[in-house]
Amino acid sequence: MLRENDMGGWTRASPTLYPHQWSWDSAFITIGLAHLDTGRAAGELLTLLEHQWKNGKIPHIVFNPDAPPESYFPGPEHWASATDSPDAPPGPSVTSGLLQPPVHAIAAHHILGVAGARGEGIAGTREFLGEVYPKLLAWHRYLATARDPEGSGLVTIYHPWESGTDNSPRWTPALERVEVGEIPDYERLDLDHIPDPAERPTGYEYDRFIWLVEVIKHARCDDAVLYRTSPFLAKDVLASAILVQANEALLDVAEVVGAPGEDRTMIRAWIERGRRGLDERWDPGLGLCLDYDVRAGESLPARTIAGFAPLIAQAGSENRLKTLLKVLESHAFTGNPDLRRPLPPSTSPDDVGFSPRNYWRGPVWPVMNWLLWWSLEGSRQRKRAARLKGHALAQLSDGRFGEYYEPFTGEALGSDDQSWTAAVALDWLADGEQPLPTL
Ligand code: 9WN
Repeated sequence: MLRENDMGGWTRASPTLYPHQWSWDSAFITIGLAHLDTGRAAGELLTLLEHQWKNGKIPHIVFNPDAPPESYFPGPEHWASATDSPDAPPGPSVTSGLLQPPVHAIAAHHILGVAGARGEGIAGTREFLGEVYPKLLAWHRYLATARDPEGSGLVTIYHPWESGTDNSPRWTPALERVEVGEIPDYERLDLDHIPDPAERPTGYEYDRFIWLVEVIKHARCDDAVLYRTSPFLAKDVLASAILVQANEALLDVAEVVGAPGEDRTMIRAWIERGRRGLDERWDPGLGLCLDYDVRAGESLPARTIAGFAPLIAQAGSENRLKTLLKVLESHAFTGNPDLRRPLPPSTSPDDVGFSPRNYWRGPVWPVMNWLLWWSLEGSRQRKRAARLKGHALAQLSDGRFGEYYEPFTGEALGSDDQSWTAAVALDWLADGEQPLPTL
């Protein structure tokens, strides 16, 4: 499946719904590909990084020039004026102006782990790490500065697409506060590629998504301007938690490539700041971490998978970990007896924003299962991790590699043949097993 989605050095997120290269999809795809070919896995990240912006930002989409016309909206033409920014990479505009959660350093580090375990491709991987280290450092520096001028340790986003969990109830109150201005006429091309529009965001949400793109384009993606003008400005705890772990990975990479001591001191400071920031966002009543609407000065109270941010970042005390595990296994998440499998729904069925077939409002996402599995492993919760992996792999045995799954029936929804779903399956299959055959 990954071979079929291979566009010659990079992988489209899925065959029809997402014919371009998406930022965090590529990082997860790298994690899977590493087991087949460490060189190809490295290439996945390198092609993405060719389009890194001058200020360090990794764009959320790199557009495929060979994608059929009218296949994805908003496409490159729609982004052209935004990418006419002094920070955009030189050359014709081929990227969006947004970002996505920073899984990349984790993926780069993972290649080294796989190469080491297999005793193969180690020299090539070290060379690759030498090449990507400054780029990843610039990316993390951008997140720690332009996206966190307050020094809170938490990443600011200007658009729900930047969170990767687009229509999650995490953002509902903040989106409701957005007043939509004049938007160009647009056609929802996404709805052509899925059987049921109820699986995708609503028109109400899309109008806001498109209006926010207009605002961002108007600001020419200038962070200082957006801090002043964007009607949507939020601290994202999931991206912030991923950044903590990405910085841990970068610290190891810094060691491998012999980076200067000051770099390592700075990365350590980012890690500490990130964990402290998540600590501030802890909601003891819910036993979850909450996002923050900077514009409104309010917590965003939805109970979603992002609330497990401290588990992902390994932030907080042993007691906090215990609370998080209890909440994870409670009726609000995997303990709900009506679930087809005890896998975490993207939004808690007990949350008012829950909707079992609608994208990030309830379905189970294999890639999120992977993130929680990996976090449980990292927190030495081996038995729990193994159980989660077993159920998550069983879910994928239908061979559809769905983008997301209905939590009560187990039906595959959204796009089939979703690359990152196949990639996480590969990583699970390789975990503790014999090496997979090479491509
Ligand atoms: C917008 C590609 C991407 C994922 C996101 C997921 C979805 C895009 C869309 O698909 O977002 O970026 O058009 O819905 O929400 O996490 O990276 O798989």
